[in-house]
Amino acid sequence: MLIRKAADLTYAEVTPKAVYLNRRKFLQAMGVAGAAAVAGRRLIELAVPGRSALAATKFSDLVKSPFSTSEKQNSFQDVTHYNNFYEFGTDKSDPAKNAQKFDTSNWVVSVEGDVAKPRKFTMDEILKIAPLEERIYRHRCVEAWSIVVPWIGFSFGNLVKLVEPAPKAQFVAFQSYYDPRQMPKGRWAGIEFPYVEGLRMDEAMNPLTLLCLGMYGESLPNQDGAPVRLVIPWKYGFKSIKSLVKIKFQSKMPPTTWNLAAPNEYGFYSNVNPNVDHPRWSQAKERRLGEIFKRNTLMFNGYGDQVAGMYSGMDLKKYY
Ligand SMILES: Nc1nc2c(c(=O)[nH]1)N[C@H]1C(S)=C(S)[C@@H](COP(=O)(O)O)O[C@H]1N2
Ligand SMILES: [Mo]
Repeated sequence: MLIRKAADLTYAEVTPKAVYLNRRKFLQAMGVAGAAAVAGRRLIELAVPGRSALAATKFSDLVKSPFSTSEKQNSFQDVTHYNNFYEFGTDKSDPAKNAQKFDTSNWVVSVEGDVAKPRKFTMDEILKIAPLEERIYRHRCVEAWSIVVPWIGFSFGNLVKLVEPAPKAQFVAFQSYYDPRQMPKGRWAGIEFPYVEGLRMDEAMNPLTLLCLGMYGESLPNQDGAPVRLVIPWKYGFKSIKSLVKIKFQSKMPPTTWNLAAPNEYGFYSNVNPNVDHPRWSQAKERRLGEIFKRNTLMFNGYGDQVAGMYSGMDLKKYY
């Protein structure tokens, strides 16, 4: 990848003129106060092809999270070149190649449904909701590989409180961006788009549920779900929906993409559970990317202390 150390470069040096002008407009539009609030996070542009000016942000004032694991992190190279993002193709190497030109500028996330204050959030509004934390989480894919990633974001509950859900809002439905012109490979992925996911309200409010804006100190690369995604570390990776555009609070359990595609294989809850096999393979073990020997998969991916209480009394074989 074409990166000189960001600190060695001036902004104008690495940014095409048109983007540079847009960015100045963006900062002007936010006003001095707005610009300063975001700039508590020093904005540094990186020379990464295919990333918009806004997306290429380096975050500098990150709060350390007590939820972080001290396990060895996977490399940025691993985490950005072994992806599931079916809108950009089904091979693990496809998203890194095919999401380069994904345009995430002018991104808006609509929050709606059973809430007192429905509204749309721009990315600069989302950035100001809460202090940004670095959270080093284990991430366990249903395909029995795992990674350890220093994500950046804040607990999703911070956003939920702003829109004031009604008591009848028992679930949250999430929807990804989908544009067949920008994501032509999606046509051959074998699942329906837009990608949709859901959480029960208590799961959404659990402090571990991360509204994620970046990783490895920077804003999210396109292939990892730019500009904003969820990361739900005690559930299989497919629950961690990428490139979010819609969040809807509702009384009914929402449909989810993989449950629609194969209901006998993927349930709504999809909590990491080494004792409940996938119909076509065991979930007892996993391979950490970069390692040779498999390791045992942990119940709730090792986050049982924080989440097991939400499922007490539930038959986790039935509610897989
Ligand atoms: N919109 C969307 N979100 C998605 C997916 C996808 O195909 N489309 N794949 C999921 C799966 S199966 C996994 S394992 C994680 C992978 O995240 P990563 O590529 O950042 O590691 O994203 C999840 N979110
Ligand atoms: Mo996955």
